[in-house]
Amino acid sequence: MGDKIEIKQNDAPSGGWGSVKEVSTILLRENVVASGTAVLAHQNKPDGFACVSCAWAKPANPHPAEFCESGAKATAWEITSHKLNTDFFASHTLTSLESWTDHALEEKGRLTEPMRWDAASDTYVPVSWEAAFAEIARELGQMAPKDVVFYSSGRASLETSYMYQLLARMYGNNNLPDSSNMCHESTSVGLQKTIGVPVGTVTLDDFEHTDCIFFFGQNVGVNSPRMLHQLQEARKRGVPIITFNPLKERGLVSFTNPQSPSEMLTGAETAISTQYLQVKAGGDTAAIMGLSKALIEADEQAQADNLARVLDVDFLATHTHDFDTYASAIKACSWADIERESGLTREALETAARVYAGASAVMGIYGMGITQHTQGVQNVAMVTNLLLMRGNIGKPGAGVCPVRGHSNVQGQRTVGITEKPELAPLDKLASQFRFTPPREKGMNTVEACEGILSGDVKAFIGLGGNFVRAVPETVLMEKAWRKLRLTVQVATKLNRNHIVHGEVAFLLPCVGRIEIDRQNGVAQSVSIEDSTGFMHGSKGRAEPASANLLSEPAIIAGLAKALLPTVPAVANVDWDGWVGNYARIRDAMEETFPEIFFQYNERMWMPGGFRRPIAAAHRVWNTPSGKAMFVVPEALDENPDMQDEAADVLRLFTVRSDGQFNTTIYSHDDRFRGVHGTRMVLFMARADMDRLGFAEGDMVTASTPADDGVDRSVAGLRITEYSVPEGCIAGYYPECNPLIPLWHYAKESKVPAAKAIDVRLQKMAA
Ligand SMILES: Nc1nc2c(c(=O)[nH]1)N[C@H]1C(S)=C(S)[C@@H](COP(=O)(O)OP(=O)(O)OC[C@H]3O[C@@H](n4cnc5c(=O)[nH]c(N)nc54)[C@H](O)[C@@H]3O)O[C@H]1N2
Ligand SMILES: Nc1nc2c(c(=O)[nH]1)N[C@H]1C(S)=C(S)[C@@H](COP(=O)(O)OP(=O)(O)OC[C@H]3O[C@@H](n4cnc5c(=O)[nH]c(N)nc54)[C@H](O)[C@@H]3O)O[C@H]1N2
Ligand SMILES: [Mo]
Repeated sequence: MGDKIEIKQNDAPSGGWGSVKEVSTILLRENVVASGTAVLAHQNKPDGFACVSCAWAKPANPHPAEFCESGAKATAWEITSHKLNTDFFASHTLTSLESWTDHALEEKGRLTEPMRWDAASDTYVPVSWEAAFAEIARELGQMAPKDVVFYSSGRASLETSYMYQLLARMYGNNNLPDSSNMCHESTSVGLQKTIGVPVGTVTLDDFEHTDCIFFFGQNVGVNSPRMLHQLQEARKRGVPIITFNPLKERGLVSFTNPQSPSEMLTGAETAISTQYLQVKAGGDTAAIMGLSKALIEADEQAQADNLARVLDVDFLATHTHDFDTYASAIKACSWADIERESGLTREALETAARVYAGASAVMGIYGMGITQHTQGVQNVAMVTNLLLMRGNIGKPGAGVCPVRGHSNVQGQRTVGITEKPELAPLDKLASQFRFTPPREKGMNTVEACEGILSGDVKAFIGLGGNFVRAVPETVLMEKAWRKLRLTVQVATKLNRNHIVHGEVAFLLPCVGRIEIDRQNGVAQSVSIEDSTGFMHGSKGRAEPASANLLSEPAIIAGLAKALLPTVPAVANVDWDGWVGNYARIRDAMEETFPEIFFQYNERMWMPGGFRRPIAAAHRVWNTPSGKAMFVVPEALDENPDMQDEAADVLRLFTVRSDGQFNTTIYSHDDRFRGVHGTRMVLFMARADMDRLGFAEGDMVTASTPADDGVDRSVAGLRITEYSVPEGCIAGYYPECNPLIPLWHYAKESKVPAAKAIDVRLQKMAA
């Protein structure tokens, strides 16, 4: 990279003029200033399209510009005028593209025609859609269904996702891993266990009624910036926001609303967090133990003093199970252990607990800092434990709010993308489509990786995403990937997973959600579910990148029809009718899930969307006990599977910058953290630098101290001083993924533990 590297402290608020500048820069770079500005006016509007960036809720009364800097970047990236044509592929072997960065690959622009890898020339060559479908189907027809994986990334619409799970099940497996398996699966497992629903209970309305927010491990300014509007409004009402995050993230410190002319002119900033607790990575369970302990102690004191109880004893008795066991475990846990594991003082935790106790409606918001740990499911349960102590679930202004990542990742689960057969309506699918759905458990992401490493998996179909780049164990995974017999990638832009491919490899370009998807000359719409369980319709606004693209539903239908010789059941679906009119896909969805999607074709256009039923939001607990469950933490220690206690072992957590959407790297800059021109950085505390003998700018190799015979290392990382708890360092995803062992994942949910990786650093020769 020829980028100039510059690292300096940034104290500017999130939002503000920096944000406006970023938006104009990317529109210019993608050469879509006029068209982009016109398209952005429809982003997240009731009659527009649902942003392809994050999953944050879309209000019924949107701001004139209901998008943020991150969303504008994602839009510009998709409707870019840059295109990848046949010439590009003819003049670049895939081997030569292996040295390209993630940024360089995607930056080239949109894919424009279907392609097949040609072994003789080592290039992608054009292929007709019919020939592609026929050959893929022929390959699949020769395989055992259990050896094929149907991955999806969380962007695909509800309609597409519904068709995709049906295709996989008709073909004969439940091998439907999705990006959620690397993300909020700890939520789906954890919340189901504690409150009986796999999703959060909070709505946008609750932000107007809350009087306290606890915010764990989510970087709102970068990853869901539209939520800053709700946080800012809450702060203006005086609502305290208590943040737990090892890094001082700009968006959680202060915000200037780029859509408020007066704030922009006066430079007014709203301070977001009222108390900022720089918890150790993996220290949240301990921190919440501390909060719980302070609450229990305060409650005992209140009883002794004959004052009002601190705990909501009525709620605990009526609505919860096993609080006493939880309380005993908390009492047995010492403040010394809590302070050591959380990295926070008793005093700071007691202060936060007092604010919690003084509020009548508290929300718990969280992200990857909670879920991507070996104890990710336990961490999620700790958040609900905390909320339940004062009845903070199922009343206005209170509740649990996991902030989902991809724009429809929550919705994919809702319409049957899951490897767990018990979560899919298999009996209903069987009668609706007259086939016998497979009942064996399918593979999640980690299990798919295991199958690819062992050679059991023979084919991988990717509906979007960049699997091989997003998963752990990058080096072994890429090597094993090349042994796959068949790889098929449905995509909009070129990425690493197209360069690293199987023996027979297809690259199938699709229409994006911002684009007009015409079938039989009629523009179609799709729909998505946001992070708060609301469904929204979405209509594309831009002309497709190429006339030779197919929509995702059309690609799935094409593949399904080609499978007819080996999968007779596909004849039971009117694929052409569905693709010709997406309202008919929604009719089928409605038949499968009537309680969620009744009258769907009309209701999907309600301003602000409509909400799926979420029992816990009404204090109905669909758990085995019929009550909300307290979970007793089994350990305070985050890394039971990586037990190297040596003094030079540091705990690495991987994060995103505002210059990326997952593996899509818009630029090598991280405006908020003041890093420019490089992503090969490790953020380290001054004390650790002194202790271990590192100076600012030192180049190091990081390696994982695991004795399983696998060499995991990343060279060329630059040490930079940063405010981060001692013993913890931060680095970027996906650059640091080669350091994560595949076996280092969350218990129960198998989410890779990307937020606590033991590493050792070695200075590189100058
Ligand atoms: N612009 C943009 N938007 C995105 C994405 C993107 O890449 N770019 N990705 C999308 C996707 S798929 C997802 S899942 C979401 C991800 O959004 P987030 O959940 O915000 O995920 P991360 O950026 O990985 O980092 C989470 C935050 O957790 C903190 N953290 C790390 N370890 C710990 C810990 O142990 N405890 C606590 N309390 N905090 C910790 C980090 O410092 C960081 O601030 O964003 C979505 N939106
Ligand atoms: N170390 C570490 N690893 C992580 C994480 C972490 O925090 N740390 N986070 C994890 C998380 S939360 C997630 S969600 C995963 C993300 O994993 P994925 O979802 O697999 O990856 P993305 O980078 O979002 O996928 C980007 C690609 O999607 C394709 N694409 C974009 N739009 C469309 C579309 O409309 N249709 C189709 N078919 N394709 C499209 C483009 O070709 C683009 O290159 O990574 C996980 N990996
Ligand atoms: Mo995610």
